[in-house]
Amino acid sequence: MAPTLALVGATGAVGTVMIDIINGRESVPWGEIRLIASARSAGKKIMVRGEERTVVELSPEAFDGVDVAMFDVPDEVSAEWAPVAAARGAVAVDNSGAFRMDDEVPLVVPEVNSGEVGNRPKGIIANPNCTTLSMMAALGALHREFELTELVVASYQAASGAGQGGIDRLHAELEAVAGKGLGSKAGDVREALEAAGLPLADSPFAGTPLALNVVPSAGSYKGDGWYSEELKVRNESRKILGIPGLKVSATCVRVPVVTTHSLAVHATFAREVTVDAAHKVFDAQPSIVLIDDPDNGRFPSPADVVGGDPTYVGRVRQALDFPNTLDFFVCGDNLRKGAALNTYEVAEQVIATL
Ligand code: 11C
Repeated sequence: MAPTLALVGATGAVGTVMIDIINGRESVPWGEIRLIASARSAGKKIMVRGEERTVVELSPEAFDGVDVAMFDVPDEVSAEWAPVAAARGAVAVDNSGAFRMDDEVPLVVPEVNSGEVGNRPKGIIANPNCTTLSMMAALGALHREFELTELVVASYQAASGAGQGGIDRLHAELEAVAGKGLGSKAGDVREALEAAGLPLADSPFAGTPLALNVVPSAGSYKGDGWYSEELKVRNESRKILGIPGLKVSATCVRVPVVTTHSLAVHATFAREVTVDAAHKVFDAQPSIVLIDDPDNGRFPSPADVVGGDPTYVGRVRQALDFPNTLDFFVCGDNLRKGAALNTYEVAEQVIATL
């Protein structure tokens, strides 16, 4: 019998992208696809693969008969309910941060460590943070060939990483500042937003304007100068790549882009690496699209690749002053490969291990 799939958080920002992904597949291996959400959204009707399905309320019974349950919900909801799903016999594939660093929970990117899918003593598999994920297919491929030893990254993170509220805030800010010739005087953007009824205190972006600006803070402040996103990049990269001692330093920055995270990556390897060799590695990885033609000004940028499934790589160059080191630029849709798509790919891989 075809396995049953559940989607918890079916009406949220990532859940909605997940349904698009399921609807866009040529075929799916599932029998029933059950949509689960909070009491507020229960009863909603959503079309899934040509059939209208009614969202059911999150409850222990909602997991009865489910083989794989994908969770696209906040950390605290996953922390409570993924173990409930597992206790009812489902494998939970969780996109929150609740279990990522749990030693008994694999953190899986199919291109890098799909072998971990079957190694899940708690019945839970975690999906990485979208910032880490956006570069993992590229780094995993390079690591297999050249052995990664050091990683320095700067992120350029889209507003949708902060959910629908982040997207709405960016659009409202852009509308409030457009056509006013702002940005040449310190504080003028801030004043314009306050005057337009968009108090910075309400912003999800650290009380700092995002329109006409960049914000060097992402996630929550964790002390000693570090924000949570930066620590996630370090911890999750180490776990996914299986390099516990990998030297990592990240600076995470929010930019006025709606969707698609980008990263400037500076990666050092144990073995000699050339641009040509790296191009060959990227070309051989089906989920990577290489757009690297500086002579003709061709490179990936969020506005050109948003909505795509692959990881887009460009600007590959050999660091001039650092041996065995490449610099390159990566873009990945943070709602697709960065969240829903990776979770879905893992869910499909679970079937072979049931
Ligand atoms: C952001 N990467 O851009 C975050 C969103 O740990 O799953 C995802 C947070 C997480 O704000």
